[in-house]
Amino acid sequence: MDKRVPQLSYSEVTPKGVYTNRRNFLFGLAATGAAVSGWKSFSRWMSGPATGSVPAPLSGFTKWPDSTTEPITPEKDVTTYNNFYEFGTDKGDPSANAKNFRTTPWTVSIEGEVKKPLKLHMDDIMKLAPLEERIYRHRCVEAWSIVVPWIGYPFSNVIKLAEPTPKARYVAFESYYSMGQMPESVSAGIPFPYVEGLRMDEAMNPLALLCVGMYGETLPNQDGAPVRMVIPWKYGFKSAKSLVKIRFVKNEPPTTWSLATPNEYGFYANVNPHVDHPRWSQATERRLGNFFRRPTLMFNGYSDQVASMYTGMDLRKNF
Ligand SMILES: Nc1nc2c(c(=O)[nH]1)N[C@H]1C(S)=C(S)[C@@H](COP(=O)(O)O)O[C@H]1N2
Ligand SMILES: [Mo]
Repeated sequence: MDKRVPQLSYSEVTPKGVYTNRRNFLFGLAATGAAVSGWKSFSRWMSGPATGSVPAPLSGFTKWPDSTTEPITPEKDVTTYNNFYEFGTDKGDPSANAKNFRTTPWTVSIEGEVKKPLKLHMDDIMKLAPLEERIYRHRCVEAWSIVVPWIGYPFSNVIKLAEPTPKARYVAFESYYSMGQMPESVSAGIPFPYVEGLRMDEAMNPLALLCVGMYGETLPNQDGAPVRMVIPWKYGFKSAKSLVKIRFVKNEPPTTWSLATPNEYGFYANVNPHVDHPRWSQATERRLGNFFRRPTLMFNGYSDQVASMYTGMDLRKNF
């Protein structure tokens, strides 16, 4: 076994004290909150004691040499200004509403056009490949951006494990969804579960990261615990959070934002300062924590690694 693979089980990284405290907290909440927000607290209480995780330290990861050297965005900004519509549509909603999201146990199903369909538990995912800390720029379609020390490994490791058949030309991602755990989702105005997809060559690209942590710890719930994608050359909505299903398919899979608003959001969603969103410019962006806007870079600054995948494609049509 590779020595760099951390020898720890995913349940070990969530300290016992955390379970116990959260359990007490939840029982208190169910009792006192019942009168005001009965249904919400009740549904949480009914699904049993919390077994979710709060961020716990990760170790045994190496530092990726090609990381950007731009200043890292303060963790506080990255964990309180989020898009995770399952937990509400305001930027502050996910950090406020995902506190009790249960992420253990967790299973990701790998299926479709593969020789080896698999059910991976979090422990399997943590050990599949050596963990790396990669500092990537991340650009939301709404023109804000962040620089984050993500922890994970190339998604291609999952592809190699599953052995897709020659029919597999795309990968479809599906996020966890439960109305009981995500009551705010009812008024989000988009369909759930959240689905996304990549063409096979994009999914194979070494930059496409299967992400299990950030800032030296496991992922906070609002950032997509326990496992999400991070695709740094594409707008943020391509990077689905809290993954439960990875399906290899023949045809371009449906994706949540292009289902909801097809004229505004396309399948490719490559960061492109020259192609505006119908309702705003994509030429500049606001880095969280900074006052002045900055120019947005083609492919978010990752052209050298990704531009060749799109030669001959009209990026205005395939936006
Ligand atoms: N399941 C799910 N994944 C999601 C979203 C979502 O609403 N649900 N929002 C997307 C959008 S629009 C962005 S910009 C990023 C935000 O990631 P962050 O909150 O960790 O910065 O998550 C993406 N992944
Ligand atoms: Mo986004």
